[in-house]
Amino acid sequence: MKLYDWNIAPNPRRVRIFLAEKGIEVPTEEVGEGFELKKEYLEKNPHRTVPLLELDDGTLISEAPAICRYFETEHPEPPLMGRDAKERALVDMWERKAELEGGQGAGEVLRNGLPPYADRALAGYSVPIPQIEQLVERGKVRVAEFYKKMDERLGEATFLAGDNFSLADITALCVTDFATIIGLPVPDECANLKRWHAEVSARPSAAA
Ligand SMILES: N[C@@H](CCC(=O)N[C@@H](CS)C(=O)NCC(=O)O)C(=O)O
Repeated sequence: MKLYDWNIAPNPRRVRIFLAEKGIEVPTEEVGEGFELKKEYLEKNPHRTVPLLELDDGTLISEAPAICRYFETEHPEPPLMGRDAKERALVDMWERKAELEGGQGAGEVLRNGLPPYADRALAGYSVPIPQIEQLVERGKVRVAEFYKKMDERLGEATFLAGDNFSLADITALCVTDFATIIGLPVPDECANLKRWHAEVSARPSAAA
């Protein structure tokens, strides 16, 4: 088994934190080089993104939540993807919102604004994807809206899915830290989000 990783990228970090929370060690290979993935890796992975898990029988599993699902099934303790029907649904809901609203918004800002991403405005394509300048501003709005939504939720619950830390918090942490790095920090008025961010960042797994 091997995990293909890129230590500066937010999506592989979702899996690294998940594994750290579970106490699982998996051999990893770093496949990033500057702003790009290595050519040999792109030839191996038809999905052209990281993270990627390769099982011993050669099966390739792409998409961070799918990789986490594999480990959650193989190593159920501690549960990080919900303990009952309601919690599982809430983990999935908040995890998807974190990636699809916050993460994609931040990605739009980065990938449509920086020269190294010219013709690579979306990850995972083998054909050129040109940048669209207007998506930079739209991405900022999406991140701001996501922060507001998380702040509201974290005013009523300790963690995104309720009482328990979960994959939803992991993805939201990776998104928040990534957005902060690209110049979109959590605004001061989001006090609930700031409280949550300090708590989840203090977990040893956050260093992964
Ligand atoms: N939805 C995917 C997102 C994967 C993704 O976009 N990964 C980025 C790194 S954070 C990537 O592989 N980028 C490749 C590139 O920039 O060419 C997942 O959950 O794994």
